Amino acid sequence: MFYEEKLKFYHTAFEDYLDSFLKSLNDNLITETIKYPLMVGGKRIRPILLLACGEMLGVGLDKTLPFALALEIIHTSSLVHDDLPALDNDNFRRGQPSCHAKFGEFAGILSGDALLNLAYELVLSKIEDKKDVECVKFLSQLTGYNGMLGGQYLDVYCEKNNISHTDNLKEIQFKKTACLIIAPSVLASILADNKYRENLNNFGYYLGITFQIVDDILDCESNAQILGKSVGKDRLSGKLTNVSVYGLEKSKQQVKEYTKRAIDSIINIENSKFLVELAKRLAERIN
Ligand code: GRG
Repeated sequence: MFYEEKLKFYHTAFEDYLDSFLKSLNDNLITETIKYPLMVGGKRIRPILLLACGEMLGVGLDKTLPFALALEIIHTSSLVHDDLPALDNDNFRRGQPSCHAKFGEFAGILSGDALLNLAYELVLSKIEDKKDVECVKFLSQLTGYNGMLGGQYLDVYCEKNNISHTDNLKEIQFKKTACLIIAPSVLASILADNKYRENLNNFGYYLGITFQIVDDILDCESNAQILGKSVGKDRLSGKLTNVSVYGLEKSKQQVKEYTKRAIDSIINIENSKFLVELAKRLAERIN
């Protein structure tokens, strides 16, 4: 019960904060296209990770919530762009029409841009000290050309050019997905004066790689109703994935291996029980 209660607490804290933030936005024509992809749901893994890592290190919600929301906004902007015809071309996301399917392609492009910008508007408006500045810098690095955006570029490049090299797979998993999962754990550490920074970096890294491997497995084994997004597209498009390189069985083995490494990175930290359980649940997730 301990785990469910905590999860609900973090989830509610995040949704309430998101709700009041969205209410504070000016009601321009574009605002609807910003609110829609944020409000249609999602698991909120990245913000929950940040709130939980923060609590473990003694950092309060007043400090972690703005960064947690910025992370979710950045993640959402990446999904909006990922669904565009030029990228993954998908009309279905989080169980609903994707942003461009609902509002048009021009809106998908501009909404994704506006969301990315909004994340930085939010955190820059909350700057109080040097740690906050370091957090913004770190966040922008993990999101940018050396991080998530660079990973997505490589991913699409490999797909379009039929490249299936294992080194590229590793780089894609790290940059495209793990960077935005390393972000919450390390941001919490920065806010706590770099406490356990290396442990938390490793935790985020292994959790992030696992997250992408599970994503690849679910694309083969799940269905659109449970997943809330299209399935089976990776194989059809000849995408470079963990499953295309290692197969399903080996991929499942790797999930166990990397989850253990993630857990080992934080197991000795006081009050890490929730995060250890979260890592186990993410390895077994069905959506
Ligand atoms: C505009 C910032 C910006 C980026 C554009 C398109 C792109 C660059 C990046 C996409 C990166 C991407 C789609 C990575 C996949 C990561 C992943 C496994 C996403 C699914 O995350 P979940 O399962 O989704 O947490 P929910 O819907 O639950 O939030």
